[in-house]
Amino acid sequence: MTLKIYGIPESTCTSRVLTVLAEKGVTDYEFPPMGKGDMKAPEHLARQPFGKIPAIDDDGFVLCESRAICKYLAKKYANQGTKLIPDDGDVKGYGIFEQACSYEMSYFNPPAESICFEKLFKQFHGKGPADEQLVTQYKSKLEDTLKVYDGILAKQAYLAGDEVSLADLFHLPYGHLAKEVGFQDLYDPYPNVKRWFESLEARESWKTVPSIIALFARMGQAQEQAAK
Ligand SMILES: N[C@@H](CCC(=O)N[C@@H](CS)C(=O)NCC(=O)O)C(=O)O
Repeated sequence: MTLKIYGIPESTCTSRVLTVLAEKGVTDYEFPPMGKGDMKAPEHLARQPFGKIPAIDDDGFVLCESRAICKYLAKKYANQGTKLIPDDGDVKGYGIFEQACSYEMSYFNPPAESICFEKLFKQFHGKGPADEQLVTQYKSKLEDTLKVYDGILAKQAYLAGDEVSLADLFHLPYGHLAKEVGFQDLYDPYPNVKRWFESLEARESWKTVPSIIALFARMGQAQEQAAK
């Protein structure tokens, strides 16, 4: 049975998984179409109890949470494509890797995702305009993180050492979108972060991921047409 990805290719968390599949050279997977309301349907709640995307079904093995899925895929396809995760016996390397993953989850993703919520998702879901005061606060928090990252990345090419890993790739969806929603120069004051992030955005795997901004533009046009 083929690996099934339950998600929307353009969604930030699904794109995290797609990037890893591309890094690993995995192309044999299916994207069962998901319609409005499908995320909260009992069959999807059995895969993702919080009613979110993505989730996978790999020949009956069901898993959710994009970062957990990425780690599973990196181990399952350990012998192909980019390495992305330390070898099983490399205990110290694994600790350093998990430390970098935790930086992303704790100090980068919350402010970056919150900026994207205020500047894009909130408006798209009709929840009003961005609260610019909040945006300023989130941006300042993100900048605190970028300052620390710049110091780390002055000494090594990537967050877990000199080789790219999942910990770096995890930053792509919201790190890229935060730029696109109005902060194109976000990384400019931090030369090591800028070099690092540009190198991630330049990866062929990331170039395969469809744009959420383009999806929203298409959906917006469809909504406008329907309202006419
Ligand atoms: N921590 C989860 C977050 C999942 C998540 O929030 N997914 C979003 C799409 S990026 C979603 O399902 N949004 C729809 C909703 O909240 O109803 C993961 O990484 O998979």
